[in-house]
Amino acid sequence: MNDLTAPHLKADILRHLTFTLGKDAPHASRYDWRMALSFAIRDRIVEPWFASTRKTWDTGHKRVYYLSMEFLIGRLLEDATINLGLRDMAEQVMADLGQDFRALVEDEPDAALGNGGLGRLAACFMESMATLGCPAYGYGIRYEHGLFRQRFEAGRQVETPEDWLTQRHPWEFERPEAAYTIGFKGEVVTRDGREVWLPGETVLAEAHDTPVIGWAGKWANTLRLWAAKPTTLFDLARFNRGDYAAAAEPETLARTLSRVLYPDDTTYQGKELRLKQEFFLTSAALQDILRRHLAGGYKVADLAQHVAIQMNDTHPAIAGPELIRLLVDDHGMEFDAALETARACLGYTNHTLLPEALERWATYTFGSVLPRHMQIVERIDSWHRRTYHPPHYVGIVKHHEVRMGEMAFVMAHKVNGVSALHSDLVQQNLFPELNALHPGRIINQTNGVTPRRWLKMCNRPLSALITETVGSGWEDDLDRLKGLESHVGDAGFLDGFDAAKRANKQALSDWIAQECGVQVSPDALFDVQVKRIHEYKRQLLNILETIARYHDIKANPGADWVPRVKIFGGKAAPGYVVAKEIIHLINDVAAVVNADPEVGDRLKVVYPANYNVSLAERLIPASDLSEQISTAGKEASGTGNMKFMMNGAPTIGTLDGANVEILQEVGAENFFLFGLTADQVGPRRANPDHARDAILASQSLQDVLQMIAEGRFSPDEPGRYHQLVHRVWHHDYFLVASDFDSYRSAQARVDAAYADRAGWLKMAALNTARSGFFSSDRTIRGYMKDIWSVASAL
Ligand code: GPQ
Repeated sequence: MNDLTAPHLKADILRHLTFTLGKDAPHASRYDWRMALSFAIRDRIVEPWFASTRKTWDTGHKRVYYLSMEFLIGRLLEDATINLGLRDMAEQVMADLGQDFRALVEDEPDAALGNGGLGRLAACFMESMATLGCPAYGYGIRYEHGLFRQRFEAGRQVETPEDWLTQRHPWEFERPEAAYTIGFKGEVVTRDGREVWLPGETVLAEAHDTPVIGWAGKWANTLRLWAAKPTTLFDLARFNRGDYAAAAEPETLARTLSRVLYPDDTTYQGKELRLKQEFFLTSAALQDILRRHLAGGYKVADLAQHVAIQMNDTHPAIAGPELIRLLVDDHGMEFDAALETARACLGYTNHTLLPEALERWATYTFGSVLPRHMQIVERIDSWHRRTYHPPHYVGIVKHHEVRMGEMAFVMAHKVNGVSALHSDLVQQNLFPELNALHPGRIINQTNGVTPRRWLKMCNRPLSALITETVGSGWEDDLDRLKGLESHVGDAGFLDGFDAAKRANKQALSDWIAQECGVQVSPDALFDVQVKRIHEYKRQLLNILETIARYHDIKANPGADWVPRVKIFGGKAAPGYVVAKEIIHLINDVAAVVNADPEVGDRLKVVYPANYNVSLAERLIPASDLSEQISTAGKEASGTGNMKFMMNGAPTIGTLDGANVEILQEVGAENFFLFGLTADQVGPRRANPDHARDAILASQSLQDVLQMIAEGRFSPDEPGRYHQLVHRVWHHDYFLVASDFDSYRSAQARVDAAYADRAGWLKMAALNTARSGFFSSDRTIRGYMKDIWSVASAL
């Protein structure tokens, strides 16, 4: 059994300090202490991890395999101590050793192996699967460089590489024995009537395992990340001839595969390297799955009884053809049987309706990188035509492109969207023909977030209040937060709620003063929009409203203003020019507003650089207002919206993604709704003068656009935002102008509501109380039942 007493923990930390780090206490650095603590904590995960693995083998339990190009796991130390129930003990023991636990926690690099929502969802799912005792592996890529680090230079985004792996990563175990050969290119030949693929290039995929411990330490699963290694060793002959660059070629080729995460979650360029990365992940995962299945003594034909494979968006959609290839070429199955087996195993989650984000590959690229798969794709397509007679324009291969969305759909037994609205739109707009051919295949699984990280860990004051009020046990039964509802009329409880929020806001104010050099008052309303910068998410709408507020404060500084702090956070894809202009504008506005003595505490604008999981953990608990203002029909779900709700921040938002369900749960009186609905967006856009009409109807918007166009926020370069302003007038695809007035009046309702202290606290508390539905435990239960047909092994 794990020994969970403080003296043992302390002894283990000191043992690791001495024997793993090779330091004694007087000479140990913060890094050394963090490592020693991490190893001591990791030791306590290993036993439940082994026990879980053993139990899965012994019972022949079905396993879930979650294939994702992104896992945005963030820091792991505090999370591990929380789930083991050792957090406070660890803090105490470190204090005894003269170390500040918080400082050690913050010394850990934030592992950003993802861009945003999709990658963070995968990380929350891993934690929930472990909590629920669902035997599972996450498969991903061990990128040397995760998402870039963001800095601002004169208000502009500058990207620098993130090298989270330069330090030792204490949570993983290298598995050099678990390695698979991955082929690319080459040719397909026929031998004895069978197709044989002779790859022209090969690399090795080597496993690195990170255990993922669930709540209360009852179960642990594995996150298995693949690193690329050369199959041919360093070419010594060439080196000896003095041809140093050529000698290292095999190594260079391999390393590029797992070197960088594509920092773009929006537009999609058909990059060959990206296709190779996707195949690298998928092939390694499927080979590993088949090996484990056969090692269990089962037949390949029985794969679907033991294996469920989930494709996280289309990125691993090559899993369909690759699984068929492995079953047919390596295991001698007939094509049709292989196809049925693969389909029975595979599920596909769609995360976006944005057409530019649905992957397509030129058949030329696809066929040259994966020649055998090109044949298999053609065969899947003709099987599908023969069997279901789709209209001529519906197919996987069309106009010299392989369409990965259609491929994932055809090869999956279940396709799911990520919120109720999104799943409806996937049925009606994204795959209407396929949906008609395969009724019932598209289902909904509304996203969720893990309350362990996103409430228990990141918001200690509120968590303590919750436990005091409803008892413990809410952590893995989040509907128990409903128990708070009966207390929202009780002044003592509301004071406690207020104090918790206040403590978080004070801590954030201190941090902002230190990191951003801006003084903000914790009495102000903290209004927060954090997420990737994208036109559809409409940070522009928010900054325009900020300017309108500034304009009005200047016009009437003596009015009874409700002080606001507008907080922005997020990165733009490096090649996304408009998104970068929006970042620049926000920073320019911040500089002018924050320096204006007439404005003072009435309005401040802060934009801390390098938004990531750790910064989210700091910002969300300190937020009063959650900005979820995407153009209706564009945000598949959102998951930040759920984190804010849990932490007692009401939403100002459109009827988009999971906002719809948040509104339903919390009640319209506790949500600041505005804007066009998904149904209204199309007709509105059909009016070619929609933006012009909206601008001419709004004096406030005219003033705002005028101020920007005049260079009020860019006096050194008055023309800086001419293009951006021109876009609002003439190319306002995301309907910023059309929703502006509606957004402003919702913001005015927010001001009025915030001014009523007791009313506001009640609303905030009800947001927490009614957030139980948004636990990722609920989501994973849905996947287990409706897609994976797998039971808990606990
Ligand atoms: N999402 Cl397709 C991403 O973060 N990256 C992607 O490449 C795609 C989707 C998001 C989506 O925009 C959010 O609305 C969702 O909440 C999130 O996926 C998780 O489903």
